[in-house]
Amino acid sequence: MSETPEANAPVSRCGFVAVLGAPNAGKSTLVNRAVGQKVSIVSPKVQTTRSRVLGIVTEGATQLVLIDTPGIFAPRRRLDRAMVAAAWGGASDADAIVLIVDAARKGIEDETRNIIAGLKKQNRKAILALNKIDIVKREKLLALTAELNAEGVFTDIFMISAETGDGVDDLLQVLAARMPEGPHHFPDDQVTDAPMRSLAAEVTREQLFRQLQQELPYALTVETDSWEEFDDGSAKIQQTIFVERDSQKAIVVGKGGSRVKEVREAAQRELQEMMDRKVHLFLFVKVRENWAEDPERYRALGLDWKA
Ligand SMILES: Nc1nc2c(ncn2[C@@H]2O[C@H](COP(=O)(O)OP(=O)(O)OP(=O)(O)O)[C@@H](O)[C@H]2O)c(=O)[nH]1
Ligand SMILES: [Mg+2]
Repeated sequence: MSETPEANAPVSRCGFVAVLGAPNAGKSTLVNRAVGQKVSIVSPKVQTTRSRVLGIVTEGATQLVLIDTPGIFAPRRRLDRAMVAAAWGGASDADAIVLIVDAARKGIEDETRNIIAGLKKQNRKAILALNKIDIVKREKLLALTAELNAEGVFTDIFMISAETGDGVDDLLQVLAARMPEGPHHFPDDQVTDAPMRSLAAEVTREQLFRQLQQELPYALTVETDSWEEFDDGSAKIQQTIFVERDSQKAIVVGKGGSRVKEVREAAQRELQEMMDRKVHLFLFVKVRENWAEDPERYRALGLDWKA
């Protein structure tokens, strides 16, 4: 039997992996960790991710396209419904599903139970990733593993810390081995499909999530209005923060403009680091009472208004 040279070359593989989980489980942290840079924003608040975000990881002949999704929860507002629809949409044609569970939480959350029920209904199997093991006791992990394993929907169980990276490589290796053979969907040096304009708006939204209290982050959205490139390599980026009411605008702007200044400075710093060049960021705050009902804003977010 003669072997052709091709038979020895590594097989090209590429596939989509949906990352599902309850709000705040650590989905975006995992996707960023896998990619090796920030493609999806992260905050200590629930419901940070609003639409599907791709994180592309190419290792040798294998390309993993990770789909970061909004956390799945019981939707009430139109925006919530669109977010949850985007999450399940991400799972429907994926080659593999990873369910992330925050092991640091007390017991198994209702949202996680809902996702498991959804997987059963669709007859799908998933890989379970118990996350945040850096802050959880071993006994608790074993109890959680036993309880979730009994559900019968998990092919594998990994214990990871998306934050420290512990266990993440093992998870990625198993995923890579299960991807279908085929050409890569994206150039090997690409890390996401989101245009820089929307990534830049997300960087500002992350700062607003981090710096504002309570419900306010859910009442706003950020859009990039213009992007100018200069000969010296710098960029001028103008963005609008839409809020629903004057009172919210007052809080976002802050005393004498202090809050928006801090948001601007932090976002600008991060953008400069991400793009490795000088950035001049300009932020405007506008009241648009019904932005969360406006189809135009949903298009900007990559969401389906009618979901
Ligand atoms: N200690 C610890 N914290 C983590 C870990 N992974 C994520 N976190 C934290 O958990 C919080 C939520 O992380 P995200 O990645 O935004 O969670 P998410 O699942 O994407 O949340 P949504 O987009 O809101 O659904 C952030 O404060 C993270 O820093 C981990 O492995 N260990
Ligand atoms: Mg997220």
